[in-house]
Amino acid sequence: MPPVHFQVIARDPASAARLGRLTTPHGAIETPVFMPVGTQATVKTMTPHEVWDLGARILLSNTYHLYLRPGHDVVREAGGLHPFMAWPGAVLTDSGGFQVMSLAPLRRITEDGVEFRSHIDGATHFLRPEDAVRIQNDLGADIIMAFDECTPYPSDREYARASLERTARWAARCRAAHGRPDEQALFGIVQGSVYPDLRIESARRTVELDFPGYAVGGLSVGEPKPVMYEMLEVQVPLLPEDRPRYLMGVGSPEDLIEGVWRGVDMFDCVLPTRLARHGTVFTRRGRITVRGAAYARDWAPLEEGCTCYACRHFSRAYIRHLLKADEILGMRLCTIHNLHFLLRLMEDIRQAIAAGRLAALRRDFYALWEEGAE
Ligand code: PRF
Ligand code: ZN
Repeated sequence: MPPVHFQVIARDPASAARLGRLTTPHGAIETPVFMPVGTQATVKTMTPHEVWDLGARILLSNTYHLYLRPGHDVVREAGGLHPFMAWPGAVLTDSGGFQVMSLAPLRRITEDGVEFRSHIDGATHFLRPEDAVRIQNDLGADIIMAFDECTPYPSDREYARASLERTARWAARCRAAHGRPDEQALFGIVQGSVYPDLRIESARRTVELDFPGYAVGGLSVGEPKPVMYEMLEVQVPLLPEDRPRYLMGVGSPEDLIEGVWRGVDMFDCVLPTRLARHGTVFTRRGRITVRGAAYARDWAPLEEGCTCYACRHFSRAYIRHLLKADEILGMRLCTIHNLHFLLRLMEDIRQAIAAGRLAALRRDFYALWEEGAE
């Protein structure tokens, strides 16, 4: 029995959106889904219980960070990520390719893998696709990712082609190295930068390898939004209909709607949790930064009508005070609100697809969103 099973339950009549169910060894997940990020095996400032109560059933964690600290051997000794962090739901780990390129100083890519310096102590490491898979086998997530190169933006066509071809060869090596195929699903990652023909080529090369799920990588890396949407339109239809599709590192409210519209089932992003720690919160009318002086005597909740714990109990003025005073509770309350906001948006999206009215949800969303909060 494959460890992860995906079933499309309903389709939206006006778009490529699907309602689905992703069954994993740690529970079933309704899709489209947003996965909060727990880079260091913790969703920053939150207990797993709180994340669960917000409705999250799957989290993302990072190979790169956990390999460097505390070490995948330590996580394996704990029995894997689930018991280590006391999270009862599902976990997906990213492979490390993206984090090496964005976080590690002095990295060098070769056909065999990536050499880099640790951002923690400067030590030199070499990560090959086989290592990334074995580390993820030890971390024990339900879904693990192939080791790819997130092609930088901008890249010229020649580099983008060489990069996607290497990523495809690495994907085949990852598949061959996967030591726990009955317990963990290994997803492939497509690349291709902003070149439609290369996006098509990457999809073809990756789908040939027959993965149980596919991620779209290399987007939301600085290209204009319309370009990202066009790449999704080119590439997503080439991914098998009966497998989950995951858009990596994307999680602004408008991109979630536009991704779902184009047939994406899974998303992750640090945005809601990172913004929250800087006092920026989502509202239906856009983002506001509650640290601002304008909120010093604002007795309204972060968002009128929001049912999250922060909005049911506290004013903007109080949360602003906490943030200004560097009190941890300020960051916690903003994190609770932002995760609630995105998880609630995804719940609304799923209900809209089930009712065949995603177009109406999208229209209503932009009607408010474009008013702009600040
Ligand atoms: N590859 C991997 N992880 C990622 C990305 C990618 O391209 C992105 C790009 N948005 C985010 N996280 N492995
Ligand atoms: Zn709220």
